[in-house]
Amino acid sequence: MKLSAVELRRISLPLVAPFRTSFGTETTKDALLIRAVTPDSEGWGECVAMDAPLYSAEYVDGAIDVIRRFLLPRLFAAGGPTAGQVAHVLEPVKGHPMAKAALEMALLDAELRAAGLPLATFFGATRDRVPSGVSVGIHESIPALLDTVAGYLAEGYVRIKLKIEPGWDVEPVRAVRERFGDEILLQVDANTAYTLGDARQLALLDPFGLLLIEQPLAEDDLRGHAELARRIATPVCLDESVTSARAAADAIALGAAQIINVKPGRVGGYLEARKIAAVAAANGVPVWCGGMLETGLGRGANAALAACPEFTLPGDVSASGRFYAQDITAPFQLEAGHIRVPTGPGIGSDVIPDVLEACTTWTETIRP
Ligand code: OSB
Ligand code: MG
Repeated sequence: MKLSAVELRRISLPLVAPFRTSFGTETTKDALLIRAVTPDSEGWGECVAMDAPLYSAEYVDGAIDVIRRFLLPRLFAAGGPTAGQVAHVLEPVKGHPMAKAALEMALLDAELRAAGLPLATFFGATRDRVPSGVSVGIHESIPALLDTVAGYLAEGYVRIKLKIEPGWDVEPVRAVRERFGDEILLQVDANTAYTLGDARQLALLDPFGLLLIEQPLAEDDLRGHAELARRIATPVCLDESVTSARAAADAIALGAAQIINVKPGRVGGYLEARKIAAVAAANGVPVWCGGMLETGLGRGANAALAACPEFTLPGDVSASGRFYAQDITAPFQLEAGHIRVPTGPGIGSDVIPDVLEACTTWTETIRP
């Protein structure tokens, strides 16, 4: 597919409330969008790299730099590869999965729009709506946390994920269980904030019947996660560590991943994400679709992925309003705790031009 031009666009969207994790506090979403223009269609990609390299090594300015200097020249030199060829063409460039994923997503969207095929159909998705979980940041106090969780439960979210860190783990979990009961689906996410030396502290979460604990230890600490999994009853789920289908297979073989959070951006794109889901399913490991505060572009694509049969746990695919008062696409809304999978061609979400212009802070168009 010939690539006539690629537009890079930085946007800045305010969050409805600050989002605090063990690695930092976000108040605005500073994102990079990609628009791929071909002779007969165009497609959108969303780069999930954050402003600063605190979740992974990537960050927005770095993604822009590697796309401009190393990735786009290779795509252009390859004469406009299909989405399915992008990973191979970009393979010589080490790392930068979020930058690569954004390009692959834009080409995939353009291709599917040209073919009139929805992303969910292309994936072989089997559902038209997906159960919606919500990720709840670290709060100033337990009462403030309980208010927030009460609001999400009233909205209908079917699963609550609490962000934790040392000093904010057992107490918030206990408080949420005491107030809302043992029935709610509850899990925690540490974003690498612990070490194996904290195993005793993390075992204190065992009585609360959590679905899982997500990424307690460092990204490269697979042996530590395997050992922790032997010492605690809560199933260990990996996020940051799962950077590819091979990494997923290794983690499973080592006993480091009883559950996997699949994020397309983290692993280099939706096509690699599908492979991870297949590896996990072949090993009897449940997967769910993670989130990176995506705009409606990535949110809709994530809903399509989460609608695939391997995805057996509710994902972090929440309503647009969880993060944004005004999204750049029509908002995804909660319908009885579920998010509807887009049915239009490609990713199925369209940008609202005025809103997009208003939140754009920078653009650059690059041609072969
Ligand atoms: O670890 O899952 C994570 C947000 C940014 C970076 C990492 C993570 C998260 C979330 C929010 O937990 C997920 C979402 O709803 O988009
Ligand atoms: Mg996580």
